[in-house]
Amino acid sequence: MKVEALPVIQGEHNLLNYAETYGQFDWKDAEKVFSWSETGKVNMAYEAIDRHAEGARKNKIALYYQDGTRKEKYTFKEMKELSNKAGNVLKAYGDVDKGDRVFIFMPRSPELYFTVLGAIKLGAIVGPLFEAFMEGAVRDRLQDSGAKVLVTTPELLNRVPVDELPELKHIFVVGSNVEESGKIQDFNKKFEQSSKFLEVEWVDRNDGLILHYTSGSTGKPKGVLHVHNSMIQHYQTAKWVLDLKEGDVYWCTADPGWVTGTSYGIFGPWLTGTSNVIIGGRFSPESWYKMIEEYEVTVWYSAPTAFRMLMGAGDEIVKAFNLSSLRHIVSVGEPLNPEVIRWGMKVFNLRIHDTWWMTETGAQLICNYPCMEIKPGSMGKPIPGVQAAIVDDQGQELPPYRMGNLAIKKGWPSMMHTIWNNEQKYESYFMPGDWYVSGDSAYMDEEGYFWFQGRIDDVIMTSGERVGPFEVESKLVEHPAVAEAGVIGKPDPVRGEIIKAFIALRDGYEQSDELKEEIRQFVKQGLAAHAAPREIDFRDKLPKTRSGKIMRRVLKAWELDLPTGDLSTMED
Ligand code: 6R9
Repeated sequence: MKVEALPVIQGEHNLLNYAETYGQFDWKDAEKVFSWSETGKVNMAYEAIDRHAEGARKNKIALYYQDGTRKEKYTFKEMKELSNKAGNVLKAYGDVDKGDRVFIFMPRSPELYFTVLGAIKLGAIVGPLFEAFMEGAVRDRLQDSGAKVLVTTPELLNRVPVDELPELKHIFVVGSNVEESGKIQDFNKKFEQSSKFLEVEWVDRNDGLILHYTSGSTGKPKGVLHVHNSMIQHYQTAKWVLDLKEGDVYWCTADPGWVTGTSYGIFGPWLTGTSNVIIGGRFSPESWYKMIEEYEVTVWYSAPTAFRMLMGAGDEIVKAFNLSSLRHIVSVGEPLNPEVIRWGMKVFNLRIHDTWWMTETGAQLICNYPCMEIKPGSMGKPIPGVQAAIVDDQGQELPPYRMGNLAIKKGWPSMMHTIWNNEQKYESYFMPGDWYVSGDSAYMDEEGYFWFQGRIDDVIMTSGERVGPFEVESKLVEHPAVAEAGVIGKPDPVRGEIIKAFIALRDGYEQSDELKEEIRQFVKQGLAAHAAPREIDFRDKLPKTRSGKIMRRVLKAWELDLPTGDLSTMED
C-alpha cells in the first residue's frame, strides 16, 4: 500500500529522539522513579495515588467523573482517603487478604475506582468484568479464579449464580438501602462508616495485581495475570506514548473490563500524576465531543471502532464543539485504517497515533510517537527497551517485507506473569529464542515500521497469495458507502480461499448488486485484483468485541456453519 508519511510534530515531547533513546534505554534505570527500587516496598495503588496525595499534587484533580446522572471530581488526597475507605470495607467485612481475588462487576462509577485501588492496597488481585456479561460469563470467570469477593450493583446481582460459586464468600452491593442477607452486604453503608486510614500492604514486585480474562478463538476465556512490576512500563509508556505532562487532562474511553481501561484508564495516568477523565454511560458522537470540550481534554486515547463511528457521524457535528484543547490522540485495539487517520487530520488537525499491544503484554509495545514520522496503516516501532521481530514458525527472524509471526523478545516489565490455573497455556506463547509469539501476523519494512496483517488464523491464502484482511478492510472503508467491513477467507476448491467481505453500509446507502460490484472494483483498482472480495454480504452490524474488535472468527463460523466458540466478550 502506498502511503504518504505524516511528519514529526515539533515540540516539547517526553520522548524527543526515538533512535537515540532506543539505543541507550535500560529498564533497570526506569524503575528508579519508584522509591521501591531501594526500599523494596511495592504497591501499585500507593504509587498511583498515595505518593501524589502525600506530595505536591495532593490538591490536584485526579479524577473527573461524569455519566448520565452524576458529575463529580476528586483530588489525589481524596482518592487516597476514599480508596482507603473502600479497602477497609473489603478488609473488615470481606476478610480480604493479600493474594485473594476480588472481582468487580459494575458499570463505571467513582466507587468502582475506589474499590479497585482499595483492593490493590490490600495486596489483593483485582478481576474487572464488563457490566454487560451475562450469567455464564460471570460464572466462568469467578469459578476459574476462585474469587473470594465480588463487588457489584443491585441491577447486576441477578446475573451472579451465587449457588454455583462456593469459593465466593462475600458480595458487596453498591447501591442505596441494599437488603443484606447471606453473603450479600451493603457496600455504601459500610463505606460511610469506614475509616479513611489504611496501612498499605507492601508486596513483592512479582505479586499479583490484576487478572484480565480474555477469549481465544476456542475454549473458555483465560485469566491473564499481571503483577505490580508492570507499573514500570505503564509509567514509562504513559510518558513516551501518551506523552502525559503535568498540565494534561487525559481521557481514555476504555472500560476497565478491557485491559486498556486498567493499564491506561487507571495505572498509566495516575502513576504519572495526571488528571484523569472517566465517562460512564452510553456512546454518542455529540456526548463525546462535548466531554472533550467541557473538560478541555488534551490527550485522548480511544479505539478505531470509536473513531470510525465518529467519522460516520460526519464532519459537521465536529464543528459544533470547541475541541481546541486537544493536542495528542492515540488509538489501540484494532488496526487503525489510513482513512481514519486522514479524517483525523482533517477534522482535528492532529495525527492519530496507533499503538499495538495485547492483554497478555500488559502495556504498549509497538507505537507511534509524536517525535516520529507516521506511516498511516503502520503500528509504528517498538518502544525503547523492547525488541520486536517477524519470525517464522521455528522462531527464525524474517527479513523486511516477509509476512510472519509478530514476536517480542521476552523480558519487558509488564509481561503477563502466568495464565491463571493454566501454566501450559502460558508456556505455549513462547518459541525458541525467547520469543513471545503474539498470534498476530505482520511484516516489518526496511525502516523498522511494523505493519499489521491480521490474526494468524485470519490471514487469507488466495491463489497462492497471502492477503492480510486488514488491508482489504481498510480499502473497503475508504469507499463512501462503507461504514465498517470484516473480511475472511472462505475455502474454495480452486483458489484455496477466496476473499469474502461483510459490510455494514453508512446511513443513506441502499444494498444492491450494483453497489457490490462497484465496491469490488474499488478494491481491485485501489489495492490489487487478487485482494478484491469475490463475495460481499451486507449486514446491518458486524460482530464485535466490547473493545471494538471485529470478530472475524464469528463471521467465518457463520459463513461455514461452524460453532462460534466463546461469545462472552461479544457486544450486544
Ligand atoms: C490492547 C488490546 C489484542 C489484539 C492484538 C491484535 C489487536 C490491538 C492493535 C491491534 C492492529 C493495533 N490489536 N492493537 N491490531 N493494530 N494497533 O487490544 O488487547 O484486547 O488483548 O487485543 O488486538 O490482534 O493481538 P486485547
